[in-house]
Amino acid sequence: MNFQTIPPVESSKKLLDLAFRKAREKAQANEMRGDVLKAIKRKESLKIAIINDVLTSHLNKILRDFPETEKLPSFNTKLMHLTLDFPLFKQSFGAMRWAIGKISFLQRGYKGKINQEKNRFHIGEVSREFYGRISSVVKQIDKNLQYLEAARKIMRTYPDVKDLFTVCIYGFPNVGKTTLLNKLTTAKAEVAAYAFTTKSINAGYLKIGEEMIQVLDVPGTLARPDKMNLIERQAELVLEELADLVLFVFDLSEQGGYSVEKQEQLLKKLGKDKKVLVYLSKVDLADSEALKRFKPKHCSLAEIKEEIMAKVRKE
Ligand SMILES: Nc1nc2c(ncn2[C@@H]2O[C@H](COP(=O)(O)OP(=O)(O)OP(=O)(O)O)[C@@H](O)[C@H]2O)c(=O)[nH]1
Ligand SMILES: [Mg+2]
Repeated sequence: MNFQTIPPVESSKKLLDLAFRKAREKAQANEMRGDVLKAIKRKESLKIAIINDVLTSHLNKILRDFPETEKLPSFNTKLMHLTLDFPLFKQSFGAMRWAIGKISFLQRGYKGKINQEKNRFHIGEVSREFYGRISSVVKQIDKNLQYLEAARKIMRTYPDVKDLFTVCIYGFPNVGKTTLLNKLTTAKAEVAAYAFTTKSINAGYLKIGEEMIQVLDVPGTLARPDKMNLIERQAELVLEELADLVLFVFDLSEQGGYSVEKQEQLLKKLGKDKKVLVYLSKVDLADSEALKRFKPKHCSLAEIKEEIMAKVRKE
């Protein structure tokens, strides 16, 4: 599922402005001819029909533009529960459906009222009453329209993950994770000399033999559950839910700003249920003593590829 292409959701004010403007334009273009009472009725009925069309088609489009959560892979639904106000999100679609029904109902009712009106000077009043009621319906769902727009912006940051064997690159900020992604795959993701460069989840692909492997570079995490931001929470979920194998990037030079000891603690935190390979970054900057002292088993780039292949074959 591609969450990047959901179009913006307009506010209630914009929707109403658009609907009323379209109605005015179309009605002006509609020539007045024949019996005056009939002509006014035709014009006003046309206006309310256009308002109904514009609003209901916009609201229906919102319902179509967002993915149906029931049909999404479980990773995506979990991501939504983690990053959105899920009850409000679901309730907002209910609000769209409610408004669609209400607007159509009002349009039918007021079309009837206009048709029955005998006094041409009263028709404008009936229309205005319709406009008032429609405005109030649309304003009632403003909170929901605004929430869907906020949710869209959050969903835009979701990773476009594929159902492939998945390797996750993990480690503290600025240790060289993205550099490893670029070395391992054909990705050309941004690398920079400061922490938190990667603000969304980068994906790269690696072909070993006939196998396509997805490599996800999750943003640097400080692994503090209480203080995690949106992307860090996504990173943790990706790791838990999707990683078939974890590549832990260890910066022995400590130039990334994290001590060897701290990095060892983070490495230990990784659950025993995942296979974890350690990759040493910035060895060119590390002092040789640190390298000698370093206990955990670590792999070269070539060994990483071999290990990935071995694991893919096993699955
Ligand atoms: N000398 C040297 N520099 C490296 C090496 N690997 C990465 N760097 C540098 O370290 C800095 C951080 O690298 P990134 O790959 O952006 O690190 P990151 O872990 O993705 O960082 P965040 O996305 O911010 O978490 C960059 O300036 C890289 O050029 C290496 O092996 N040797
Ligand atoms: Mg990065």
